[in-house]
Amino acid sequence: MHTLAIEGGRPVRPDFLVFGRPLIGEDEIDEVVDTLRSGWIGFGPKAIRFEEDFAAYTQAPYALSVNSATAALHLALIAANVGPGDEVITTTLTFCATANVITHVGARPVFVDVDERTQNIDVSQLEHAITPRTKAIIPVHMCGWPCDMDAIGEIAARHGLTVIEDAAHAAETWYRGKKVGSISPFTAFSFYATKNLTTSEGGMLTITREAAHARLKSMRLHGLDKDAWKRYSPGGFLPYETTEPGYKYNMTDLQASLGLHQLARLERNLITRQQIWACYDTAFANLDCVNTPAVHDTADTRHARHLYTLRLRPEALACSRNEFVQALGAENIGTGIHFIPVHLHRWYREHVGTKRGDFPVAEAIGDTTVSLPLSASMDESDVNDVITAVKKVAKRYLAAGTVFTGAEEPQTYKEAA
Ligand code: T4K
Repeated sequence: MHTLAIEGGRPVRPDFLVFGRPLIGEDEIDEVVDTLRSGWIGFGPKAIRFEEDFAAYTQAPYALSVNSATAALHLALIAANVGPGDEVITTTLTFCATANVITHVGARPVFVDVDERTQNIDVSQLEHAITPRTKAIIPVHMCGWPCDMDAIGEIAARHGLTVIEDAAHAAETWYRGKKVGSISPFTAFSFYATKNLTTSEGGMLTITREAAHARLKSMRLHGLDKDAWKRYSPGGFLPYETTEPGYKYNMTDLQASLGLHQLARLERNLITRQQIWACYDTAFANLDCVNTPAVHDTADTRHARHLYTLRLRPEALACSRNEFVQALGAENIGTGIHFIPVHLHRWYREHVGTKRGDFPVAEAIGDTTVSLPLSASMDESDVNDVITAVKKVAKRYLAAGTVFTGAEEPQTYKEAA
């Protein structure tokens, strides 16, 4: 067996494979240049067109472009009238932004553990977390797999709660024949650099009710009654005023220039990631020291394939997860960890009073999860390098008495035609 790079051997590849490298096409580049040359680089016609295209794609009545999913979630909580003294239920297995926004409106995040198989909020525990102060639920479609929205919607309706979906990972997700974005009153999407659809930074809030859309349209731009595109359109300057103290959360036409073409290529890129995903599944199926993702598409439910996460089996490995990812890094394979559960972060321990032991399933996932590169920008040799590196590291760190069950030859990955 070859010596690990971290122990002085030669890495699997000479250059570093960045985790989450975006795929930016010539169409995006040309559109950005066109915007730069146009003289209108802030919020304007391209952001409006991107909103229309995204609403059509998600089958949502309204889509509001913003500068991040964090801003989208914050605005949704405001529209749901969540404030000091209120509680909002969410999963602890998420990015900190999901919980941070709850504190931004002065409310208290109430965490719930996750289902081991789906890694989504455990609906069987949801109702126990509801109190008279509960105002909203923020389910997160972890890695791109939809939460049990029928059950969540039913519980929310019975208790008069607003559902705000965190679909930061789930632009392409379908749930039982419905497009994510069209199901709940509010759904937040992220267009961060690593996301399936990127505008470098950016986000979208899909909304089902007209009144909420009208209010938030103003709230995302200082609470003004007219945006600059309207004020300076042909016909002369129109005066404006603040109707409510709002936020500076708008998207720009420069960002939308990326988004328009990223959206047009979203389904094609998904096919590429589905192929990479299938390749990983096959390559790691017989590797006893890891578990592959346990959820699979059905006729009417589709995974967005945002994150491919391996679960390490600690009993079969003589290394920690962190040693495993460091060894992969030395082989020049970038990885991610999604996530360290939010209730274990310092601020939440100190201010919400959470501690290790509170949510054992999420903690076990947080301790053993490794996200492998899964980007439409990857080619065949990138995929094969990831597989080779994972097998090389796994074989070296096998616990005493464990037999290496994975073939050492990488699967051959072929790019989509
Ligand atoms: N809800 C959920 C469930 C989320 O996952 C997120 C964000 C949100 C809400 C909030 O969405 P936004 O408000 O951000 O739209 C990141 C991101 O900051 C965050 O957007 C993302 N989730 C979270 C999962 O990851 P980091 O610190 O872990 O990632 P970072 O910035 O180190 O980059 C990851 C990899 O991407 C690196 O290997 C480098 C690579 N990269 C990064 C950039 C910026 C590139 O290849 N190109 C780039 O331009 O936080």
